[in-house]
Amino acid sequence: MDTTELKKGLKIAGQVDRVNGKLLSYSEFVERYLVKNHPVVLTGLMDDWRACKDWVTVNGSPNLSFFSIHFGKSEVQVADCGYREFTDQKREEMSVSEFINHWLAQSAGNHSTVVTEKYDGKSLLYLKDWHFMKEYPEYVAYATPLFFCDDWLNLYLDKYRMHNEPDVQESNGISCSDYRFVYMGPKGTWTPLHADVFRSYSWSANVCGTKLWLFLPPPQCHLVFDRHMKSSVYNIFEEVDESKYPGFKKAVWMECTQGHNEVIFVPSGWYHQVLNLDDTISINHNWFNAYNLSWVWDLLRQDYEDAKDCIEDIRDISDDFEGLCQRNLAANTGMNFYDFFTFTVIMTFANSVHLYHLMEDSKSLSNSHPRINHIILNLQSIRRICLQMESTCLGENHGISFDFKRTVCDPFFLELCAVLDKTYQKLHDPCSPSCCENGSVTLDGVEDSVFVKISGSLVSTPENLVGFLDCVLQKLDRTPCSKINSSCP
Ligand SMILES: O=C(O)CCC(=O)C(=O)O
Repeated sequence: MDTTELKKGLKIAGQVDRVNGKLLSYSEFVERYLVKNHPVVLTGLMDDWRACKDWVTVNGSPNLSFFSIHFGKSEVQVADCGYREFTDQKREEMSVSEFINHWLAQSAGNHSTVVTEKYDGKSLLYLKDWHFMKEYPEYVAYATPLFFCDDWLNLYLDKYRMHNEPDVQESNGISCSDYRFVYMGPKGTWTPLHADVFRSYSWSANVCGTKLWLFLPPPQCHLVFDRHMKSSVYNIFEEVDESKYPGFKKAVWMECTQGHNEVIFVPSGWYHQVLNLDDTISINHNWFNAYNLSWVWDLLRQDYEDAKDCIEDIRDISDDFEGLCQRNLAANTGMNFYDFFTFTVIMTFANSVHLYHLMEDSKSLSNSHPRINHIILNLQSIRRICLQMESTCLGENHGISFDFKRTVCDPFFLELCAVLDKTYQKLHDPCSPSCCENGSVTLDGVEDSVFVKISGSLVSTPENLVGFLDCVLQKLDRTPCSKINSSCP
């Protein structure tokens, strides 16, 4: 597909770096891309993926019949790329078989058979956000590349829910079971301009096909918004109304043409638009960790202000105005302040348990071991955000409290700890035996360990959590102002 005409009028300043992932260490990736929040295309990471064999025909196109035969009954979300609904494309639910029939009918351009009955000759359908991994855990389609394994979002969602009110949960499709997806669509399908959910990072791997990506760095993102910073441009390849979006022409974009077997890292807060230049299948995760957690919190703060402004006129007649704001925040953004606080408490406890194990093992690990440094960096990042949380409604008594001693007896929490242990071992110590080799963690003594004794084990507010964190960090003689802080996000 020739894209010259589409890109006419856009200022494109450069191409995204392309690096052989086999020659890049985890610490290099962190330093060059995670910390700098910079995109990169990584090659050489998909060699052994089952998806790359089963899902692709010998001529490199999507093996659609494989999907119909093996996964045809799955119900999925399909976007109509020709039909805008609010800020996104209109979506409908259908089975994978129906979607594939539509695709085949469309590419045949043929309206005569039964399978084409639903095809209206105009719409270009794009299967998005298919929770394939969750639905088919036994069919191991791929392995998450090492660079993207420190994924607190999916680790947490494998054991807990982000938001617990079922009506909010189901109504918008945002708060979901995980953020691991498959996308597939014919040439010409596309995703409108957006920054990712929660301002998470994402990675996207092309199992087959080619995608064109246009990226706008965060300092320029205001340029795609209207004067009130409320709505953003929907499609950068169309004529953009300059009276509505006065900054748009000044935006300077980065471009990337991502081929098959290439993985792109999408940093936090970068607006991007994506176009499939061929029939394409991709695997895509959203994720966050210590390096971009502040992006998530900043978005929540901003969305909270918007949610509050929207209902300001009913403040005086509302019994629980704050509760309503938090409810609307969860409905619009996928989590609210309480959800985020719960998440940070659990991740603090899990990181502390991991640290406890490493310290138990301290005869073989020095205090500056990369795994210990990693945990300290995590805890310091959480601590900085906690300090900001104190000035919100979370600082008041809201009736939620977390008991460390009880949490460490919860089997879901222990499973989360086991995965965290394994992940950090894989990242920093691939050759040493894991402290949870058999998939479980032993916590003998942890509930009575020194940081719990000093800090007390009940956490109800961000202030309590800071106390807990200080206690853990001081145990290591790593006060929050220590040197490592400067490398934190
Ligand atoms: O592949 C697409 O169409 C969109 C993917 C995307 O926007 C993302 O991974 O953040």
